[in-house]
Amino acid sequence: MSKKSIKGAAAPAAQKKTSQDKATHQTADAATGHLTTNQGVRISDNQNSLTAGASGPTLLEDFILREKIFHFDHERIPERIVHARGSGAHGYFELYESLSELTKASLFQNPGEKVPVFVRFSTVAGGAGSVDTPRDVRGFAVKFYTREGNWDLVGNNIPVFFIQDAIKFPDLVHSVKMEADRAYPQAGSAHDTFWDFVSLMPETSHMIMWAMSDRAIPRSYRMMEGFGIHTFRLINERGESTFVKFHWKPRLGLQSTVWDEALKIQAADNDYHRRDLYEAIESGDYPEWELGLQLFDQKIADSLPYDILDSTKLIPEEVVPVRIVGRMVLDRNPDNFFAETEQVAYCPANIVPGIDFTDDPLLQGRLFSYLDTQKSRLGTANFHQIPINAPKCPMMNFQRDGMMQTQVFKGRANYEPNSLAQAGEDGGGRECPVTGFASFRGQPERSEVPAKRRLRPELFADHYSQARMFFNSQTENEQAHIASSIVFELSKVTLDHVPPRVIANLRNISEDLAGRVANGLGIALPDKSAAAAPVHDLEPSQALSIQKNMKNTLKGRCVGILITDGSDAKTIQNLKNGIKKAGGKSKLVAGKLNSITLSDKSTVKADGQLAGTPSQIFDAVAVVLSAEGAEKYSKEGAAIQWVMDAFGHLKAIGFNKEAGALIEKAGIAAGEGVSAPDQEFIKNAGHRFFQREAMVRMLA
Ligand code: HDE
Repeated sequence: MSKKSIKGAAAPAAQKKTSQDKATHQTADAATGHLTTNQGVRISDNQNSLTAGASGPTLLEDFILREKIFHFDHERIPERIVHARGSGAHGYFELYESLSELTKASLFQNPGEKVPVFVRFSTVAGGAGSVDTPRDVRGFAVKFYTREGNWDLVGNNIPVFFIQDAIKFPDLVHSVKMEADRAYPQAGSAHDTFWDFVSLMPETSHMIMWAMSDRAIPRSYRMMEGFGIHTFRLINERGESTFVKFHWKPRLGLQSTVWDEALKIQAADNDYHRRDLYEAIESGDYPEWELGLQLFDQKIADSLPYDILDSTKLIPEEVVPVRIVGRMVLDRNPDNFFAETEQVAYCPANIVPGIDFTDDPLLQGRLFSYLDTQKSRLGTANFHQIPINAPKCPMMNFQRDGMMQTQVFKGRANYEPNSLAQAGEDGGGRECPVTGFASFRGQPERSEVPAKRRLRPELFADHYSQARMFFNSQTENEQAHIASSIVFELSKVTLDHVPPRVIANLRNISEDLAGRVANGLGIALPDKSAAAAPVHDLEPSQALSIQKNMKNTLKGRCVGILITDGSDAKTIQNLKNGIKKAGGKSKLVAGKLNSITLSDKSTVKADGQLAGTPSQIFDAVAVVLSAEGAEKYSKEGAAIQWVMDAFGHLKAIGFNKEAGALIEKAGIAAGEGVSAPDQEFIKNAGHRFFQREAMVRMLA
């Protein structure tokens, strides 16, 4: 049998000419579109290996085959040890008002100035190929390419952390990731080792409240807050310092899913958050956050009943208000996921003049870790030269060589001081005591410089007061979600001694919560554990609840409309128009994708086929059927489930009279959020009906 030679592989788009290209011969093949090897040799056949005869063995001589397979074999790089799964986007930060009184950082000087950013959102525990919607913390990392260098604000969607000291981080991460012997569960905290660790580490209490709350199952990256967590410093021209905590507030408001919905989204779409971000940007619906600062001085810091250097504590907005100073808009998807989202290397140590660290022991450990991890992940000390990591301002020093060096330095000077290289030329440069980065020269946060020791400050010992404050700040429904998620997680723990230890700690947070968890698991209430420091009742903070801060809006949301042959064309059109007017999107779902004939004989194509487009991916649903279609759908499991899940996930449901058979079969009760597919439905569609939950779920 003779092999056919298949010609005509797609030609790459002609690339832009650069000055470097002109000096070489590269333009020729780029312009004519010939495939080449990495050495620039034109390839005549990209379909067939070189073999001895038509059906003989492949020849070692085939350098084209070997080069291609060699490169492919090494396409993957080590994934991040944490935050492996993420999605990125480009955009800009725009300042509202000058902050020159507070900081000399260039990006905070000129109102209206736009600074490019690259943002990466992520889950923490799962591997790069894991799903988007497990119960987990989300990373919220922003690289600002400022005129004076890169500033990385590497934060999370929760304002506190599990541990107080970096030395505990490897233990925390080992405990939450897949267990060492069995390599499961992937991307989930509901297992023995995590809760064993938690039960032995009361300092995790506050973060556990957050992680078990709806904050850990966000509806979208676009609908979550971001936090720098640690206290940082802003430094002005006079060298004066102001403490600062960074906040990102989403324009679309906060929104989360309910647990059953998160589980079902996972089944419907592993890439739910990645797709959501990508599609929003592609459609011009640019996600936006406002940057807020909590600013305070040493006097305020000293007056607080907790330590501002303790990352398991937050400062309530009611105590130190959040000042909104600018906005961030994400308006461009990466061109290439690997080159940008995978290779981006964030580092909390990347700061610019005008911003400085504090002695938070968690932050101090991070300052070491990120640079170190990038070397192992990206394989070379020259990862800062990768375009996504390179600053967009001049960069020059005398660091040289190293694996994958891409810069060709000229001249003899590779040391400083030297009298050979001109400043600013030959890759050289000179230090500048005036504009260069200088660490804060004032009093450190604690004025005494004590002897070396392995001790934490006294106030760090209060592990429960803020956990109680968080729990007490939630709505009743949110409290029930926290109790239920702890019951769920502990129900997966097979070590009998662990749940009682967790509940013994919970009793320090809330007797009510501890009782509900014990009851939910069907075990006796254990004795309360001894708290290392007295527990205080702090004022609840409204800002800590999602439900108290949700926006009733259709902006950034999507409504699913279930249709069949014979559905009323006018109702569908009115719905679509109304949803659009309210700032939302709509998608048609039907049993078949094409050629759906509506009541006016027009034909439409659905956006999704029923079996692959379950209602959990929508924010609200409308059911507009013909009577015949409703009869058919009431015998179709996917259609019944479609409506039942929307009801169970507390979403607005709008249905026409003809849809009655299906609605009845799904057991939908009349009540709030259930209406005709009219204006009332559109008004309802922007929010969730939490009071309905008691009808559909046994919460702890
Ligand atoms: Fe990280 N963290 N972290 N972390 N972290 C990493 O760096 C680490 C912590 C955060 O999208 C790693 O590039 C230590 C807090 C985000 O690329 C690693 C400690 C917060 C991302 C690392 C912490 C974060 C990371 C893994 C305790 C919120 C993803 C890969 C002292 C303020 C960034 C990498 C991205 C990634 C270490 C704790 C946020 C290993 C040692 C607290 C958003 O360097």
